[in-house]
Amino acid sequence: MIALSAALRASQAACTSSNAIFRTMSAAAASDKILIEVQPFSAHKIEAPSNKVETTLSELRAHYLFMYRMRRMEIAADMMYKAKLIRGFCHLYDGQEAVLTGIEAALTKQDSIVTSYRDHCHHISRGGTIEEVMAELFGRSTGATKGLGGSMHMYNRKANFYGGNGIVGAQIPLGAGLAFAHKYRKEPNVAITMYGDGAANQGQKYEALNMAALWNIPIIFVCENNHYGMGTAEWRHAKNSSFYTRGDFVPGLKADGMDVLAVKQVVSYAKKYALEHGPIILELDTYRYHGHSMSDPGSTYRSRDEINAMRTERDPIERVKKLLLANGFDAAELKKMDKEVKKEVDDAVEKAKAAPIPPDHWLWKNVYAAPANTELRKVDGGYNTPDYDPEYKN
Ligand SMILES: Cc1ncc(C[n+]2csc(CCOP(=O)(O)OP(=O)(O)O)c2C)c(N)n1
Ligand SMILES: [Mg+2]
Repeated sequence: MIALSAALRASQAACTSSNAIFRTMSAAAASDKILIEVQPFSAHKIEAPSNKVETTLSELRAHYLFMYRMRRMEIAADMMYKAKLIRGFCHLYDGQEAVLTGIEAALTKQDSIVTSYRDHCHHISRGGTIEEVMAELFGRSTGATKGLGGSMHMYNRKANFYGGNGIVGAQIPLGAGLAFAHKYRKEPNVAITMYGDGAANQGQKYEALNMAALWNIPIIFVCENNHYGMGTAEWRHAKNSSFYTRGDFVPGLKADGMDVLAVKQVVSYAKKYALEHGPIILELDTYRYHGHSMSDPGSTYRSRDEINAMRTERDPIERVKKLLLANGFDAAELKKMDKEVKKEVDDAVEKAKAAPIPPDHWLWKNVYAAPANTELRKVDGGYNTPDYDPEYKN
């Protein structure tokens, strides 16, 4: 049995007490203001935002619905993978739903977002469908990236979602570039680059951070601390695992990443800061329920007790469900929503399964950004000229 790390024990204790201090008015109408105290934020070189948060039943309902859609989609992906309908890399996001939901609630779709390989949910948070994600996982032509990218390479430029990156930390300098573009074009927007606790140790993060700080570019570095880099616990991979303090001169804030309201509050605050002053780091304390990827059972380097404790004490969806019910939301309506989500996911899986696989000649499309006078050698020794089709491009 592996003991809980000190950091995980601390976050569990803090969360248990924050559940106890929810302050709500009784039986709210959909738009009535509900006042919640979230777990206080930790701050590095910046004043922390207030931990008193206002919400409404209709907002909580939207958060619940979106998180539950993500959860069911990832559960379906798990089942389809085990049924061998999905092959190759596949990293699931269940457990971490409050992070993305809170981020999106604080942003507009004109703000840019870029993330790691754990990206299925970003496709739907940027307006894509569950069917497109499942089709991508099945390698079908109706998929998010036309069945050519797979699990790690969701991408939707029109929605300012820049992937889906398989190289650990690669999305961090890309995010800095996106933020630079916003500033250069004088847009009132930020870029968010999301990376794991493992990626937080990468050299390229510090280069991007340095340039971002020198040029005051509007970027929010979001470290999703799920406490493990593959099978390596944070206390083994990071000398300083207070990731929000690791920008040195760049300010940082830490929030409970299992609480969608805390995430929304800290990201709203960070967006304002980034637009006025430049980069800021957010560490969002979260947990992944599945193993690192489908090839990792997830229980050799952490105990079942630890996973169960996270699920029972900190689950982000259960937290919002409790808040909804405590404020008079109709339990029957909640059940109906759950049923509709399950049906949406089941239908998406069936439609995605029935979609065609991409034709072979797509392999040669859009290898380069513009028509190139070049040939690509095929595995059988012949050559093929790549063809560029702007309509076909995502
Ligand atoms: C440059 C590079 N090194 C190693 C890997 C293999 N690898 C994939 S994910 C990962 C761990 C990353 O952990 P973390 O940043 O905490 O993200 P999480 O998977 O927990 O979301 C490693 C080492 C890789 N893909 N790229
Ligand atoms: Mg991690």
